[in-house]
This record gives sequence, C-alpha cells and structure tokens, in this order.
Amino acid sequence: MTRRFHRIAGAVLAATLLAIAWSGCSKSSSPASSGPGGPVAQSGKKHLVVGFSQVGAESGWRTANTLSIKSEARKRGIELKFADAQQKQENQIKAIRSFIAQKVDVIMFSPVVETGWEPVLREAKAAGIPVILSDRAVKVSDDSLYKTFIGSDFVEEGRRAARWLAKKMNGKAMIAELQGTPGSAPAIDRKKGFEEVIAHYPGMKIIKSQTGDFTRAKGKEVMEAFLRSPEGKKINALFAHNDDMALGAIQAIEAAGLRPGKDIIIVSIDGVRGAFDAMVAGKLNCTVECNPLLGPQLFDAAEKIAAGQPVPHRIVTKEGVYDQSVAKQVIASRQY
Ligand code: GZL
Repeated sequence: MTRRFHRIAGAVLAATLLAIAWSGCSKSSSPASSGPGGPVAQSGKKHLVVGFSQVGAESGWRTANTLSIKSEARKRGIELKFADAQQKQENQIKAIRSFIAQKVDVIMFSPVVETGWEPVLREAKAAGIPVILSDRAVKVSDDSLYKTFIGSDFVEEGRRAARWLAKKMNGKAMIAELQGTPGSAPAIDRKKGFEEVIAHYPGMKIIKSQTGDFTRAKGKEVMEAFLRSPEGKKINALFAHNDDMALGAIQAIEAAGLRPGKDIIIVSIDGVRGAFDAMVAGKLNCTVECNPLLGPQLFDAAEKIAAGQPVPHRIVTKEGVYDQSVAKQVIASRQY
C-alpha cells in the first residue's frame, strides 16, 4: 500500500511541477510579453496584424499612399486588413470597430475629417489596441487616444503655396481657391497657412472659394462655375488644395478659351506625376510637395509600438516645392 501510494504521489507531484513549469515558460515566451524587438502579437499570431482604414481612392496622391502602405506591409510580412471608406466617416468607424472585434495588434487610419472620432477611439483604447494616425489629424480631447501622427504639416504647405504665388505675381492677384474636403485637416490647415501669408499682401485677394472635394471631376465643375460667375473675368490666379483639382480646373480653363499657366497662374499641392506633366506642358505653374509614401514610417512606428517601445507623438515628413523652372529636370526621378 505505502509503495503504491508513494508512486502515485510522486507522479502527481511531477505532473504538478511540470504544469507550473509549462505555464511559467509559456508566459515568458508568448509574444504578448516579449521584450523590445520582438513584435507583440496581441492577435496571438507570430506576425503583426494591422488594420488600416483608408479615406478612399479620390486622388493620385491617395493611390500612391495606398500603394506605399500595401507594398511595405507585404515586404515586412505584416498581415494587413485594408478597408477603403469611399470618403465616408461612417465607413471608417465601421472598419475600426471591425478591427477591434478581430483583435488586430495595431489600428491605423487616415481620418477623412478631423472630428467625430472620440467614441470609437475610446473603444480601441479600452480593447488595448494602439492607434496610429496616417496622413491626416483628428481633434480629440485626449491625445492619448492615439499613439502617433505621421504625415505632413499642412499649414506650412499652405504658406509655401502662398509665398510662391506672391513672388510670381509680385504681390498682386485675384485668386480662385479650390478647397479640399470640408472638415478635413488638409483643407482646414492649407487654407489657414495660405491666408496667413497673403494677409501681408493687400493686392492678393481670394475672390472665389469653394470645395472640389480633392477630386479632378469636382475641381473642373467648380472652376467652370467660377469662370461663368460675374467675378470670373477678374481671376488671374488659382490656388488648389491638391493637384487633382488643379488638373480638373485646367480642363475648365482651356474649355473657356483661356491659357492655364499663363492667363491664370496655378499653384497646387501634392506633387503627383500629373502635376509634373502639366508643369512640363506649361499649364500648371507650381506644386507644393505632400509626401504620400508613408508606408515605411508607418510600419516602423507600428513595430516599435507593438514591441512596447516609445515613438514621438507627431512625425512630420520632409517636403519640397517644385515649379516649372525645375519640372523637366526632376520629373524622371519622381517616385509617385
Ligand atoms: C494630404 C492628403 C490629401 C491630398 C489629397 O495628406 O490627405 O488627401 O492632398 C488627398 O490629394 O485626397
């Protein structure tokens, strides 16, 4: 009896010790607790799982931005769940909720407008899923609702457009303005930066201003209306918040029998290939670069955050200004 008892007791003890050892080791080796360097896969998978809610496919800039994000994820072996919101905030909120339900490791999104994100960002925070803002900013009462913003300084882009135009027009211009998506950070901030600079030039006035929603079609339609308006004949300059709207406006200017780039001097923002083609053709005068190739910086940040490492709360991309004087020599080197 005693020998049998000891045998059983020994087996139970060994099994208990083994169980403790196993649970201890699975805790230290599980990705969730791995130290810096190894990705923390809350999703329980070996590789990182990232949910990305994109604004839409409204412009050449957006297409280049999406390409950069998808190719970089592929290059790094990151599982990317990508959702195109067709420029609708409700679709982005739905996509973010779906990423939370799927327990992704990191959520990234380019907010179509600045406001209305607090509730869903609180849900992501409550689920312990870090959020990265790509390209556009949000207005929230608690900045800890997102880990970092990676994108451009839109106010500075607006200033650069205005500084270039003031120089080109010797401080005198009757300006038509094609604004981006109402309520979006780039539209609000580019306008702010542009107006801040032209305030120093009494001879520079915005006499027509309306949204073209960052699309070529709407830019053409609105510019046609500007040219048909009573002030149309006075317009000698156009500030477009992105190249796509400028390219649409060029079509409208030509249809009205005027010479874009000569009768109406045009400055826009983005620096996409179509803008360089138009500058080489003498139809666009200047584009202020807004870099869409954010993939590498976005996934650097995601991997650091997932590994528990700190990242700056705001990472601003470096950009230039290109006009007709350099367009021909740089167009071949452009990456988007
Ligand atoms: C800017 C980006 C803007 C581009 C537009 O970072 O959000 O949205 O300027 C795009 O071309 O539609």
